Amino acid sequence: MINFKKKGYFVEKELFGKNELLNIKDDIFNIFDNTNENPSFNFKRDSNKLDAIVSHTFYNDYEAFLGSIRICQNLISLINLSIDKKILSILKTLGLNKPVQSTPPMLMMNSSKLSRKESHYKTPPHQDWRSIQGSIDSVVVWIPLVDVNKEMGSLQIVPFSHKNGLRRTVKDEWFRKIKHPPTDDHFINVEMNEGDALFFSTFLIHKSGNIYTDKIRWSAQFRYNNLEDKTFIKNKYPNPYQIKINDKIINPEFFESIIEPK
Ligand SMILES: O=C(O)CCC(=O)C(=O)O
Repeated sequence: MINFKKKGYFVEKELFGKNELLNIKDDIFNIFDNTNENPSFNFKRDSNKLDAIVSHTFYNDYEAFLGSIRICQNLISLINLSIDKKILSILKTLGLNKPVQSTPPMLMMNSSKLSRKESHYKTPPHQDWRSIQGSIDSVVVWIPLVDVNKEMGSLQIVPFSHKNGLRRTVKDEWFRKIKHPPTDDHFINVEMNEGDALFFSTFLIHKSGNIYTDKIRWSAQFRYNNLEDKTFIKNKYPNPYQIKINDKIINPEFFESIIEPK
């Protein structure tokens, strides 16, 4: 807690055991595997095999890849992790007695090989408050689902940077980046093992590290606002995230097969 207030972050080692994360990985595996006409990858519970099926889908059916990664965001197993008692209890120690999720939980798969744009796997220096626009004490929880060392592109943060308020940003391909970011020597790599959890202030400056391996960097990322924060209440609980319904028919052929005759 002292570390968090002072430095803007702390890592809770081994918050979740590998077994507690297996159901998420099984779900991801099945989502991708089921898009295969002949599911041949019958080896679950092995990160290499999970990466193999995801890679196979990326190269063979990009639409299925996009659909799979999108639907992974709505997994019940992921949602359950985001409301796990262990996370809520730590948030309470950080002063978030009444946390509320800012965004829906996110499942991130960062891989330079399996991305068509750099902004799909790499974020520039930024502070999350700029996108969240929530409570002043909002917190991000970043949980790797695989061991993430420097080679795997560990998250890079600037300790103490949460103390200097919100920095000016400019629009970029990803979203927005800090206009005058700290130089590289201010950033430290946060190397973590699967199941560790990084808690950080949404004012902490951070960016993605470079990925030097073919392995996918899987992580779960959750964001919480504090319902009791005076600024959040005074600002009338701002929420920049919008759900938009696509009015277009996504699969016309299927649609025609089920629609009532004219
Ligand atoms: O996981 C990462 O590399 C960074 C993600 C991030 O900072 C964000 O989505 O705001």
